[in-house]
Amino acid sequence: QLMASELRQALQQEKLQVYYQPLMNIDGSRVMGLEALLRWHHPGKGFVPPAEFIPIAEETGQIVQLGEWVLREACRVARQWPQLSIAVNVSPIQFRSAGFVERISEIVRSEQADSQQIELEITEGVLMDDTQEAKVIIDGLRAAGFRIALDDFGTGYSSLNYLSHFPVDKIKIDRSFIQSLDSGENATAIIESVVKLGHAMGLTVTAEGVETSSQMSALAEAGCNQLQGYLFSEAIPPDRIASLLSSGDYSG
Ligand code: G
Ligand code: G
Ligand code: MN
Ligand code: NA
Repeated sequence: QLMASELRQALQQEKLQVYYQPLMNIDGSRVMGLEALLRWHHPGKGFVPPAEFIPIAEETGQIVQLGEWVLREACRVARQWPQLSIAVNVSPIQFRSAGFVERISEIVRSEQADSQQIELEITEGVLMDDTQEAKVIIDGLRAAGFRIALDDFGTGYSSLNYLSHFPVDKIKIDRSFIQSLDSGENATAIIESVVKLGHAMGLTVTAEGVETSSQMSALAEAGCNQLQGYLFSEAIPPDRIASLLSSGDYSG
């Protein structure tokens, strides 16, 4: 497969980049953290979206190496900005790979970063298959100091059920709910209930895909804690983090 070998080469030759999208406080005035997002600028094809190459990396197993590389990069950013939490996406394949907890703990140690600054974003898919094993891994991650965020919350089959069985620190409400805010419907009621539930369990609640200021107002009204989306910033290369933090103007 062309893509798989190209991807291997890109990783070896450091053609992949990690970009960072800010997570804002509720009125969008302050950067609370950054989410690391993979970018691949292919010499011939131009920008290849992660939605295209991550499934391939998962099929070939390259996702383990790729995920560890992203974490290593993210640790360097974490060390440079100790006031920010840095979120890293974890594929279900990486999550289940042998020695996952030990391997990522070792990466954080060798990069001299603080695991408490690192937030691992997992999806329901991670928790689904063998829930007993998943619980052992989650417990291990938390014991190692990592924080856990449940990504794309609300899109799976039984998000609420997982919430009661797995100790997480944050839920990230999927952007489909935030987009529904504009069409009225029941989105407001759903988001308000998720926030209430999250807070009752002591969790931070983040909204993803915030694109308009009317969505921001509705999310503030609902009691959300953090916002992420194009209204504030798309994912940016690491050399633009400093100006992002100092500008104080995150709109557009
Ligand atoms: O950045 P973008 O919105 O195009 O990302 C699309 C999808 O790719 C998202 O679901 C995102 O979580 C995933 N993704 C981006 N970067 C990474 C990464 O470093 N590791 C994993 N496992 N998924 C990623
Ligand atoms: O699944 P995950 O939440 O990791 O996906 C993050 C993806 O969402 C990234 O590909 C990122 O580029 C994208 N994204 C971030 N902010 C917005 C937004 O405001 N609107 C839309 N449509 N996508 C967004
Ligand atoms: Mn994510
Ligand atoms: Na998401």
